[in-house]
Amino acid sequence: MLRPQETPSRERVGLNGLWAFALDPGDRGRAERWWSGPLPGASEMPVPASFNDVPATRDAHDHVGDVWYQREVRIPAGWAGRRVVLRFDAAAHRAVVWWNDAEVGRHDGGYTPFECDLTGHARPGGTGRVTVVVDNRLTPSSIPPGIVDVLPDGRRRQRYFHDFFNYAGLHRAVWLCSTPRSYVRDITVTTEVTGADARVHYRVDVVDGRVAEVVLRDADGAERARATTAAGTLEVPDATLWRPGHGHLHRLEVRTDGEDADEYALPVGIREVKVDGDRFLINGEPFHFRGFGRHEDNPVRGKGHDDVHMVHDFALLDWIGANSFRTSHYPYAEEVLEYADRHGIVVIDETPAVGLNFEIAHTLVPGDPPHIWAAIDDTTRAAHLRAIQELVARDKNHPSVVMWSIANEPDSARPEARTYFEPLVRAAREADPSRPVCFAQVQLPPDKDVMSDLFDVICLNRYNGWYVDTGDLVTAERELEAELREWVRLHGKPIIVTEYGADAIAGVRSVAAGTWTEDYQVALLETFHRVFDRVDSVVGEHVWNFADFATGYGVNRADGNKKGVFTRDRRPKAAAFALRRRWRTEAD
Ligand code: BDP
Repeated sequence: MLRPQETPSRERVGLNGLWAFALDPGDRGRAERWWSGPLPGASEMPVPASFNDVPATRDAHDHVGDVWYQREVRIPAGWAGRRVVLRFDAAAHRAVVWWNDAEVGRHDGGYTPFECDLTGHARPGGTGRVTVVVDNRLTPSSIPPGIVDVLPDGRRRQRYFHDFFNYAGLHRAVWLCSTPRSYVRDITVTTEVTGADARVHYRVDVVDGRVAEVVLRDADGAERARATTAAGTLEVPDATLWRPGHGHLHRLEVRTDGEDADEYALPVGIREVKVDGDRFLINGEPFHFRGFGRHEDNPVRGKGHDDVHMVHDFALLDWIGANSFRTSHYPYAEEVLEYADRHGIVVIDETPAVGLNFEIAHTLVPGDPPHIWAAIDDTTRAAHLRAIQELVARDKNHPSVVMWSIANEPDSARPEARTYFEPLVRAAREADPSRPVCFAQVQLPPDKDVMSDLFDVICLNRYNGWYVDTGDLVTAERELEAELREWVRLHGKPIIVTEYGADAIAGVRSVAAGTWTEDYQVALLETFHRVFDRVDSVVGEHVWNFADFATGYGVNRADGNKKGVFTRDRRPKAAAFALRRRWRTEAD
């Protein structure tokens, strides 16, 4: 799905700002048709933001169920005769949208965009009432999954099997967009590099019209290739490539024919990604991933996108010498990928399929969660499939994205896991044959894992010295190395350690370097690094986590997860300086 743009034929109006807002703890809104008039008892809520922490009440923080957003929207008078859509960059986790009294769209899945066509409903020059109900419930058939308990006093309590707070609401921008009636619906680009030359394969999908012209321009605007067909290959001799640390972008300009022609300009990074033996190659060069698993998480705004925080986080990634990150554990805002494209930051792009492992959940959620494969059914897999397809549809053209991660720490030990995942891996490859596919594997040795052979890169989340052999880094070092060598022997694929780390409470120091101190966090990371430097097939190190982040309530979470090398407000812990010493030396 193309991102809204302003071009000679397209306009967009941002609908961010304060919206009317109401929690709906008694589920009255749908029954009472709250979309048909002003929201009863509404307060004000900034968009984009998670709603949870803005009102400063426990009721909002812990709310389980529907919340309502509403505002008036004016359709510009000049849009007569044009196609008009409302676009939501994200609504976590599912939404229904009304324009006045008419339902104009619904979407399931909290991290991918959707559009509502207003063309037949909205009168250019007039105003309308946009109402959105957003439901934050996670169920056994949602991605990510969860369970809603109804307590004896009638309240709902949400359980989930992942380790970050279930922030929800309109997390990303909302747009009102217009295009001609005949418009470019989609563009798909893949690139190939042969020596100094490159080929750009493209496909344009036009609704009710024809492609008139496709022009590839270099960053300076110079024309590099041109075509007049809807699909084809553009030869680009002596191409300047997109590469890590150097986000060189071309631009593919597409124009449809006819009087009311549509125009769209897609940024294109020319680069090639390949797995060769135990190497991960970008443009034929072995790439070593240095960076983090991260979260979209900040005080007060929760998962709400914010350019200030985004640019600052990228500045810190640069300061520390990181060249990559994983969008753990869901697709991030498109602004983040665009920034990564422009600056040559490498991304492993992940679906929201986290917590398909109720055994781990057991340690996070008190109670007795059911066995994963008893709760997972065809509707879960259908939601997971949709999550993969929508992720690829949204992010396929980003040069920064070098690999798809289709799940984080699913149960990969039981035969059911293989049966469940086989068709999903196939679907990911069908959706995008140009990128490798992986999943982040939980602490399971290779002889217990039943499905890693289906994937291109072995991605391991490892907590030796923390959850395993807690406090004993000598054993951790020995066991980690032995295990990695076993993966090399049995699979011979590149290995990225996609998570390793320790909780550290900022300011807690100790000469004896006990757990939860900044010093233990440093010592643990250094232990892992010694092992990585001895095992050739390790092509990546992603520390868990970039910054401390909010989680649900839990006896082993002290005001959230403290595995950040930065605090939640982005102050460096000792580990940040240690990583900078390691990564900067290599980078400079
Ligand atoms: C891993 C998960 C990650 C958690 C981390 C931890 O992938 O989401 O936050 O452990 O426990 O299992 O800190």
